[in-house]
Amino acid sequence: MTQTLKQWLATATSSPELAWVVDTVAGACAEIAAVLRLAPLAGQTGLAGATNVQGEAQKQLDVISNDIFVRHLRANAAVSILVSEELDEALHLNDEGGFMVACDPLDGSSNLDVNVTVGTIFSILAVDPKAPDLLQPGTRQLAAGYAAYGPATSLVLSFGDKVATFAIDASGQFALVEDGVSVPSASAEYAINTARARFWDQATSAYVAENVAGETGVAGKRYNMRWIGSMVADIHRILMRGGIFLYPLDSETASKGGRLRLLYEANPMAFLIEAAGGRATTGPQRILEVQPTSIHQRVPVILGSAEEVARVQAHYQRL
Ligand code: P6P
Repeated sequence: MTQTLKQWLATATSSPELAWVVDTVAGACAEIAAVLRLAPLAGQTGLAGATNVQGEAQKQLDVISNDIFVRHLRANAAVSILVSEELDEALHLNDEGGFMVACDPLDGSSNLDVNVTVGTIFSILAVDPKAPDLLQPGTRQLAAGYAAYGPATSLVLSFGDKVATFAIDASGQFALVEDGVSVPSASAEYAINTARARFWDQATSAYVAENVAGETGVAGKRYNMRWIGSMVADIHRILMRGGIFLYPLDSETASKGGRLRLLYEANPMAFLIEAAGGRATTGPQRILEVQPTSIHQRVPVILGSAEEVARVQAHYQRL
């Protein structure tokens, strides 16, 4: 008999309240999945006519997904704070809750109108509701995960010790698929937006050049390149079959600190990748040890198969 998410949660954490928060997040993701399935017919894949704090044009579904998250989390008394990509400031939800959720309600939404896999990314931390510390390093996460809205609706989740995957079944509930995913340490697949090559630093350029040289160079094997433009989709592939994802600091993103956001993109993905045996770095530093300075802080992200990330780190150490 396949375990449901609720059944798995009952033994996966010693905190019933933390399990409740994860189950609430999963419920929000299941509702977002249902909305996405019908969005093209509902005319919801277009722009909302507003921009978020990142200065990015919001899609209608960015706003709808954020509203779904707010509604579900406000109904869970254990959640006191929500930090969202779509909200300028942290949102206070409940007075007594001991948890904060940081989320990107709909990552990769620029892919919605072409029906490419998008996702929700979330991170859960403990806070004192009377004096919530919003700026905790990723090592303090209690749980993290993402939902991938693709051919199947997957939920990938960790409490730090292992990574489990779930999928929505015929009844609309998340059911366990795999309880213990490992990222292969070696890979011959990398993900980077090569249109940005002219902005790259030496470490990134040297690593990619080695991969392009394939069996004729120091890497000694042929590489393949994949870039979906949806972080959840690229990371899910890497979790399932290995690889490396790179959105490094470059001369164009340097002034902002990078492209991807620390609290609700880099940290949760780094938490998952490390729990699955991979590595996650900014280049010079382990992502989970970055001390946040603001809730929408951006960082460089290089993560995935340990051997590949180690090769990139070696180039940074030579800089
Ligand atoms: P680029 C989507 O907007 C996103 O935040 C990630 O999901 C994705 O990996 C990245 O940006 C894509 O960036 O520069 O290729 O458009």
